[in-house]
Amino acid sequence: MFGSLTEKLDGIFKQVRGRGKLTEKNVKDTMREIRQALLEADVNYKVARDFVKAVQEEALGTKVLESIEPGQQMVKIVHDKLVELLGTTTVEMHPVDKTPTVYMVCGLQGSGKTTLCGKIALMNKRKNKKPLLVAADIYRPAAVQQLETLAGQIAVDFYHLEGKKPPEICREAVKHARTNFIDLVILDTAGRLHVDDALMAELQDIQKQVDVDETLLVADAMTGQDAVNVASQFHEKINLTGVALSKLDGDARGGAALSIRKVTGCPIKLASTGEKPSDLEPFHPDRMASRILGMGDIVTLVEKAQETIDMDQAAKMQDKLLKAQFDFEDFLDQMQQLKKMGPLENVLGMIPGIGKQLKGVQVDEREMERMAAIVKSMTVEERRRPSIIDGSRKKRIARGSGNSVQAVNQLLKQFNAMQKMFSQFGKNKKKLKGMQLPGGMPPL
Ligand SMILES: Nc1nc2c(ncn2[C@@H]2O[C@H](COP(=O)(O)OP(=O)(O)O)[C@@H](O)[C@H]2O)c(=O)[nH]1
Ligand SMILES: [Mg+2]
Repeated sequence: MFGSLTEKLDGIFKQVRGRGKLTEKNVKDTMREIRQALLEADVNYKVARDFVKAVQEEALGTKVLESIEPGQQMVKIVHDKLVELLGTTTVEMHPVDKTPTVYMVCGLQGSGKTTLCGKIALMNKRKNKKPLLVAADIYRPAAVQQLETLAGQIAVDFYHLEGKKPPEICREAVKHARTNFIDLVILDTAGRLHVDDALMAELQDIQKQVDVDETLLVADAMTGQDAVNVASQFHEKINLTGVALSKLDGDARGGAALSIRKVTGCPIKLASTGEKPSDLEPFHPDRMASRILGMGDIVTLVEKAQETIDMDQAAKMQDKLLKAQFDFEDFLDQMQQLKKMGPLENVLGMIPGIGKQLKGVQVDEREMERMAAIVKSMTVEERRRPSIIDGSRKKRIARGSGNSVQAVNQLLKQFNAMQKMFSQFGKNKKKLKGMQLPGGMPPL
C-alpha cells in the first residue's frame, strides 16, 4: 500500500536534504512536487491543495534549526500535517457496553462488508464479548450463506429470518439478542453496484426499526476517489459514525485513505488489511502517516509480535540475527512464529530500513513451505552447521523433502545471503541505537 507515493516522497525529501538550507524558493518547489505526488496517488485535488498550503506555511514560518537537516525538518512537518489529515487521534468504535450494542455495516457491493462483519465479530469475541452476525443482505442469493459459513468458521452466533425484509430481520435479531445474552449485534446489510435510493431507503428504515449505535461504512481503498464520493453520499443519507477502509493490503494508491476523513468529516476507525478474519486493525492516524512516509511502523509490528511471540525468545532472536549467528533451527522456529503474524511482506515492511531493501521481493508463502520441508529433512547437526552439507548430504536432503538438489542449493545460497544481510544490520546497530521499542521488547 502507498508504495509509489512513499517512493516519490522519499525522492523529494532526498533532494531537500541535499540542500544546505530551506529558502522560500526551494520550499515552494518542493511543495509543487509533493502536490503532484499526492494527485498521482489519487488524492482529492482540494485536499492536496490545502495540504500543501498548510505545509508550506508552516515550513516558511518555522525557524530552521541548525542542529537538524532541512530535509528532516520538512519530513517532520509533512508527517504532522499528514497525521492531521488522517484525523489526528485514533477514534474508537462505539463501546460494546449494552445488551446489545448494535453496529450496522454498509457499503457498496463487493466493498468488503461481509468480510468486515466477520472481522469485527472475531475482534470482539477475543475480548470476551458475545457477538451475533445478522444476515440482512437478502438480494444476493449466496450472501446469507456466505455470512453463515463465516460465522461457523470463527464460531460465533448467526441470525437470519427466511423470507423477511431486512428491517424486520434486524429488529427481530435485536430482540433475539436481548434474550440470548448477546453483547454485540452486527448487521450485514445489502450493497448495490452504485449508490441508489432504494438502498438508502432500506438503510434508513433499518435505522428506524433498530437503535443503531454505530453506522459504519466500508470504503474500498482500491477504488480511490470513487470511495470518497460514495462515502459522502452515504454520510448525507444515513449519518455515518465511522468509516472502515478495506483492502489496504492491495496496491491502492492511497488517495481514498488520505481524502476520506477531510472530505466527509467522518472518522476512519478501522483498517482492513486482508481476507482473513484476523486482518483488522484500529486505524491510527499517526502510524498511518509514518507508513506513508516510509518511516516504518514499528509500533504496530511490536504489538503484533507481542500478541504472538514469546518475548524472551524474540529478544534472543534479535540478538542472534544481528550477530548473524542464527542457524537453520532458528530459521524453522522463526517461520512458525512469523506465520502467526500474517503475510511476511507485511511484517518485514514494517521494520524501518528493511522495507526499502526488500522492495520488489515477493515472499511466496508456498515457497516458504517448501523451504521448511527442506530444513525439516536436515539432521540437527546440519541445521546447526550448514557448512557441513556436502554433495551427498544435499542429495539425501533433496530426496527426503521431495525436492531437487538445485532447490537445496538455492536455499543454502539464500540462507547465506540472509546471514550477510543481517550481519550488515548488526553493523548498523549503532545508527539504530536508542530506538526504544515499547512493551518490554529490548531496545536496539
Ligand atoms: N485483499 C483483501 N480482500 C478483501 C478485503 N476485504 C474483503 N476482501 C475481499 O473482497 C471480496 C468482497 O468481499 P465481501 O465481504 O463479500 O464484500 P461485500 O459484498 O461488501 O459483502 C471478497 O473476495 C473478500 O475476500 C481486504 O481487506 N483485503
Ligand atoms: Mg456481503
